[in-house]
Amino acid sequence: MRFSTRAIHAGQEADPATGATIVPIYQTSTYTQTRVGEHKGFDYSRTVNPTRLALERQLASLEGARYGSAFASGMAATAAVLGLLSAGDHVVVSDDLYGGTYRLFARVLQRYGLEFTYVDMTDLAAVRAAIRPATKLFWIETPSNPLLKLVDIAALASLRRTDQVIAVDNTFATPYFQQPLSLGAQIVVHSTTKYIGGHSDVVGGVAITADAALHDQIRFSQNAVGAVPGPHDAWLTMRGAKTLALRMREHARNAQAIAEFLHAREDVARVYYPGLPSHPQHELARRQMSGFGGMLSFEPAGPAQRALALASGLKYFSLAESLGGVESLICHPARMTHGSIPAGERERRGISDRLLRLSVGIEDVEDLLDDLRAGLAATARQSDSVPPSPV
Ligand code: P1T
Repeated sequence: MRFSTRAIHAGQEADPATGATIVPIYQTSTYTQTRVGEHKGFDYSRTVNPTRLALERQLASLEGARYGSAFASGMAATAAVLGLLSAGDHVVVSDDLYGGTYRLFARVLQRYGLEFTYVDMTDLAAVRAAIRPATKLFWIETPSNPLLKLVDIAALASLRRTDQVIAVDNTFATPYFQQPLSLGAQIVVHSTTKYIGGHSDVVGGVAITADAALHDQIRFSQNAVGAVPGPHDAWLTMRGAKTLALRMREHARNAQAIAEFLHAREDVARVYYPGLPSHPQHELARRQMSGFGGMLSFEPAGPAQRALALASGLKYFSLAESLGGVESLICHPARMTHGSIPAGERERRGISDRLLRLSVGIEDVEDLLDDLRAGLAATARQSDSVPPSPV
C-alpha cells in the first residue's frame, strides 16, 4: 500500500462486532470478561482500547513501522521516550527545539538525574564532540521549531553506537514529507495535535518504532504512567490523519509561495524556510525530505514593536500557539511558544524578539498573501518612527 492508501486503510478494518465501516468510538473504560482472566484481548482502557489501537496502527504504518503508542499529548509521548533512560544517562539534544520540550528536559527530567547537552546539530563535528560514554539518546527536531534548522539524520545515524537511540520529533515535517526510521532513527515522536490531527481540535501525541524491544518499554510506560488519549480524541486524530497527504501538499504549496513573497520584500530582514534556495541546508532538505512543509519563520525589518503589531494585525492568520491546522496561525516565539527558554539562551540560539512564526494553512494563497501585504504596509511606518526597544 502506498502512503495515501495507508492513511485511509491501515488499522481501519470494519468493526468485528457490527461491520461498521468506520472504527467506532469505544467509549468504555472497561470490558466484561467471560471468566477470570478470559477476555477478548481488552481488559482496561488505560492499557488498551480498540479506537486507540486503530489510531496506533494507522500512524505506525504512516512511518513505515509496526509499532505505535498513542499519548494524551506530544509532551506525554516525549516523556515516555525519555522514560527509556535511567539516572546518570546523557542525552544530546538539538539546540533549536520546542520550548515545552526544553522545559521538560531542563526543569523536570534533569532533577531525575538525566543530563542534557544542547548542540547545534547542523554541525556534525559538534555532535561528535558532545558524545560521552553515558550518552544513550539523541533527541532531534528537524526541521526545528522555530528556526527550521535541519539535522542530517543519516549522517547522525552513522555516528550512533548500538546502545544509543536516535529519536526524531517529526511533527514539523510529518511522515508525508520525511521518514526518519528509513534514514536510521529508532524512534519517531509526533505531537499529533499538529498536522496529523490537522484541524486544531484535539491534543495528542504518538511514539513510533520498528524495534519490538523499544516498543515493549514504551508500551509499558504508556500503561504504567497512564497518559493516554481518550477514545474520542483518538478517533478525531484518526479521522484527521486520513487526509494528511492532501493537506500537506497544500500546506507546502502555500508556504513556498509565502516564503518567496517575504524573501523578495525589502522590509523583511530574514526568512527561514527550507524550500528557499537561500536556506543554508536547502540541499539537505531536498535530499532528506520529499517536500518542505508548511512552517516558516521570518523577521520583519524594524523594531520588535513592528513584529508585535504585525502578529496581532492580520485577518486570516490568528495569533495563537500551536500549528498544523487547516487555518493559518501566527505566533511570536520569544513571548509565546519559546517563553520557557531563558532570554539569554533564546537570544544565543537566534530566537530574537523580532521573530515571527507562521503556520501556513490551506486557505486560498492569494488571500493569505493579501493579508500579509496589508499587514506589512500597515506596520511599515512603525519600522521608521519607533526606536528599537526591548520587548
Ligand atoms: O502540545 P503537545 O501536543 O504536547 O506537543 C508538544 C510539541 C512537541 N514537539 C513539537 C515540535 C511541538 O511543536 C510541540 C508543541 N508545539 C506548540 C504548541 C507550538 O506552538 O510550537
